[in-house]
Amino acid sequence: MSRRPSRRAGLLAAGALVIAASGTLSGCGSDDSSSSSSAGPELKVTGAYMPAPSTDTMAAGFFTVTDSGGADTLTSVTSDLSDEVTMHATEDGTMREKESFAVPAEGTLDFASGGNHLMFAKLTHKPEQGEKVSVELHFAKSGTVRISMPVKSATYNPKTGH
Ligand SMILES: [Cu+2]
Repeated sequence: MSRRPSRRAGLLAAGALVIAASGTLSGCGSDDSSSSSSAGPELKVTGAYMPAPSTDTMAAGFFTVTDSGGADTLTSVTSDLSDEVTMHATEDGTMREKESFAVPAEGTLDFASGGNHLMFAKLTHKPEQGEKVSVELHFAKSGTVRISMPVKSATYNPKTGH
């Protein structure tokens, strides 16, 4: 497996800022560590958080999927907090709902403020800072990855950690 120092350094930097909520999932056949294109995905979800919403109408969610194996696809997201969780991309300042997001082989899929984001509509309750929201990410190959998404302040910035 080739090493890419710059990406690795970036991940380490990002990892240092992750406060909580990491989910790990190995694809089937995880004993096979070959990195050929036929290898299954090996996903890790880090940096998940939800900025505390001001009402119970709508909330956003962010996280990073790191894949150290073959490609996968994020096909849907579910949560106890809402029956209507949708995935959005922001392109040229306009947000657009998307049916799925590609997880590149040995790459990352980022949901970050100002970019891709989850939207939770018609919340069962208004999540308060400090609470953790259970969220299930559904992948085409890896199946379901359940994460615990901490509710941060409304203005939380993962780069500064507060
Ligand atoms: Cu949106």
